[in-house]
Amino acid sequence: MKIFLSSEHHLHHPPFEILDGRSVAYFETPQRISIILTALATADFPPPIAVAPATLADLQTVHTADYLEYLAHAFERWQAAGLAAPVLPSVWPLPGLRMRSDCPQAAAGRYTFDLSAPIMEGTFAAACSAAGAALAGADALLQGERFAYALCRPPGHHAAANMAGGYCFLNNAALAADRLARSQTGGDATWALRAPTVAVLDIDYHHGNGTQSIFYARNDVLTVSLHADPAYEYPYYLGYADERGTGAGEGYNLNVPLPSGIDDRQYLVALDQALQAIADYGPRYLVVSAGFDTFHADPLGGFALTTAAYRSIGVAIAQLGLPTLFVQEGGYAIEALGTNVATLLTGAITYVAG
Ligand code: SP5
Ligand code: ZN
Repeated sequence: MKIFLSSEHHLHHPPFEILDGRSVAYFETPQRISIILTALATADFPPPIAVAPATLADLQTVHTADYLEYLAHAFERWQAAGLAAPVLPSVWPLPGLRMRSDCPQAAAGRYTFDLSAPIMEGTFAAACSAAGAALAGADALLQGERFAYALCRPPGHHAAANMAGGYCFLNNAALAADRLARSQTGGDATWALRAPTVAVLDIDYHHGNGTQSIFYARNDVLTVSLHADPAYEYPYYLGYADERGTGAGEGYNLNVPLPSGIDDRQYLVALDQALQAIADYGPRYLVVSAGFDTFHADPLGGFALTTAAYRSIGVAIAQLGLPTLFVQEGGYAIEALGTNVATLLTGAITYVAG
């Protein structure tokens, strides 16, 4: 299994976020990566490969040019206006309001949907580094690897084409899935030749709202997400079972919202339903948005999974028999995060080996 590392991730280390109306220490820390690297080395995985950051041309396949321009310059404009770091909005252009202001505060509200995506000086460089790792993982599958793991930080599945939020700035998994899909159409950006190509399976505790929205009208990428029911959990406004895709994409989005407190057995039953939908679709490649905030001790999660569940999840995913890229998303129970990641990846490769 090839492992690709976002080597510039440490440039992003916001001091705080606003969670449920309170300022708290940022949960999505650089330490998450060191813990995972240590656990992978202990489990005898090969050393990670440091990759080049994604270029603007890479990012424009999924993100809008104006959003990328914002991300690249938000920090310097905020500072030039005399505002204190980090960049964080306090107003939003809700329906009916005007969008004429060029103030950095107005831009922050246009391009950020919550208070968990603060921008520092190095945030864009870190995000490009994470995107580069995911794209390198996609390239590895195109070159014939059965499995790759992109150790991405910051994570990506909440980031939409033109919005940051939920610790995410660039949608790493979507960039990888899009590259894999394009490889089958000769790079045709109009998707004239739509055929089942890629499935994205999102097993983070939170709904992958960004990934869903990016592929919502496409049928060459099936998006499937297992997550805490948005009726009681973040991101609240997306992730319900009746969201099935639109236009040509109708029928190519599946949400499996889950109740609070579910255990290993209940989770694995729901996972089987998701895997069956992917098998029915018949993709050539699989991208897994691998979040570990489903763990029982996660400070942001509400499920009851044990470490043993991640081995079963890895095995079940490998049983699809698809070239598979695992992309790191959430997971905030620091003590167990490394072990949980190594356990899932070991489950996948052990199934194939044995
Ligand atoms: C990538 C990722 O996992 N992002 C998650 C961002 C979640 N941010 C807001 C969570 C609000 C949680 N409310 C506390 C629930 C404690 N059980
Ligand atoms: Zn999450």
